[in-house]
Amino acid sequence: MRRSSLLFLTAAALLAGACDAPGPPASRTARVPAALRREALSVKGLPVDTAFAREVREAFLHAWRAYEAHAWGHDALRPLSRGWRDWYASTLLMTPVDAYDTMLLMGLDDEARRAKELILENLSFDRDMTVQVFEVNIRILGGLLSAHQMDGDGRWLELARDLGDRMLPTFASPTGLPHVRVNLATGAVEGTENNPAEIGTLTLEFGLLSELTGDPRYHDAVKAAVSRLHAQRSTLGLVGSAIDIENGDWLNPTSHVGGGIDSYYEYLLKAWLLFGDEDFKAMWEAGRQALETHLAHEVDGRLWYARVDMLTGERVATRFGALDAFLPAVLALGGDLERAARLQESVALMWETFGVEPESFDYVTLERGHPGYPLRPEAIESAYYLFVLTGDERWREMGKDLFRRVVAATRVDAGFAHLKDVRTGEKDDAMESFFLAETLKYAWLLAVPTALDFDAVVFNTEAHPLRPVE
Ligand code: DMJ
Repeated sequence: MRRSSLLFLTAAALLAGACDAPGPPASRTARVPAALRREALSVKGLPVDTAFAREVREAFLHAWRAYEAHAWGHDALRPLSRGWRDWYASTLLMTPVDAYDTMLLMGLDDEARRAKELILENLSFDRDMTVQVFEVNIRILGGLLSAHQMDGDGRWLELARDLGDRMLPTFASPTGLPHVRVNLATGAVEGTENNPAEIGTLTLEFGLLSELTGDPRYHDAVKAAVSRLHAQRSTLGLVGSAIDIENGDWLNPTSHVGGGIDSYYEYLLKAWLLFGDEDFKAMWEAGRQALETHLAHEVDGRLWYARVDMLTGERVATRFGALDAFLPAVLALGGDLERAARLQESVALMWETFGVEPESFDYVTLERGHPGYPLRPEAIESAYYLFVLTGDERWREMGKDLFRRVVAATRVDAGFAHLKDVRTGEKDDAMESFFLAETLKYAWLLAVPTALDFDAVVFNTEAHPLRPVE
């Protein structure tokens, strides 16, 4: 373990190291220095769990070697047919870009070097293809920015800037709210029905791109979009599930914290922490308050978050699921450890009830909704946040239990496979890149909390650690 420990320290040192970026863009509003906007909240000196680290590293290598053997150069592995899948006409190298910083944190230098060569030699955005802005932003742009901040290589930033330029046309709408899809070659946009998550989850990546390049256009576009979305909230302070970007009218008034809205809230808080922009702090506070007032739902002493009508607050569903499980992490990061812990206990109940969490279920009747499990990270991510913020081993034990359930249910000869149904264990021929970017990274950080300084970074929603630029 000694060589690995040295590499963790190297990676952590790189992450916390000097930054060669120019100053903040001129368009920046009141800004609080990084050192002041965030107390050092994490518990220092948490012990490494060497045996668990070995398990997680072995799982990562099993997944990565299957990708190398069967899907090299493509977006994702098909673990059952031992093949590959590209999302679009040309590969975006989704899995290696997403997995690169996990490799650095794990000290897998040879694997990281091979992945980096593959990406820098082959990744090009000069492609006539229409991509989903949200996914390409969180996985590719986020991965490139994190890679740049971790290993200091300017070529990552060149790629990031090129991608940012090609995605900027997405904001060309009468409201400034982004379209769902953009063509990387022509800038043609598509998709005028969008949702808060896909609108609000560009802020960290575009904002940081502005700070690292000195070009304010990326930051200005996302800040205008998020401010406009916030202005469209109901009198209860809630946002709905779908909005028309042409005029700002809500197309679906259901408010919740699951997929389609989830990371909108996450990025309000994290944009404040990364950029020190008080406007994001105010939007986060308003959103958090509205969630606690209208969505928080106590059932038999347990805390859940319901689905409600954004206009009336009327409860329309008691559905919760794998994606909602991001919320304990965000509540904890926002300082509400008590609610975070209570909600994480509810998340654990979801896993215990079904063995592995389903995509959704009804927390009153305990009936499952969508039965799949596509290797999602959120529950382990929340266990990690609670562990580093409290130092309580109970959360690490919970995270280990979740990780072992995932491995037992999804491991196949060539990687790990999605579950079609958590009750039958039937598998699907897919291994999402976020399994390497997020699920295994958060498991690793639970095992080796010293791998990075939690207080020095903000994780994007794909678990790419981003560092404030002073
Ligand atoms: C990831 O792409 C991100 O975490 C996103 O915020 C939600 N969906 C997946 C993981 O479940």
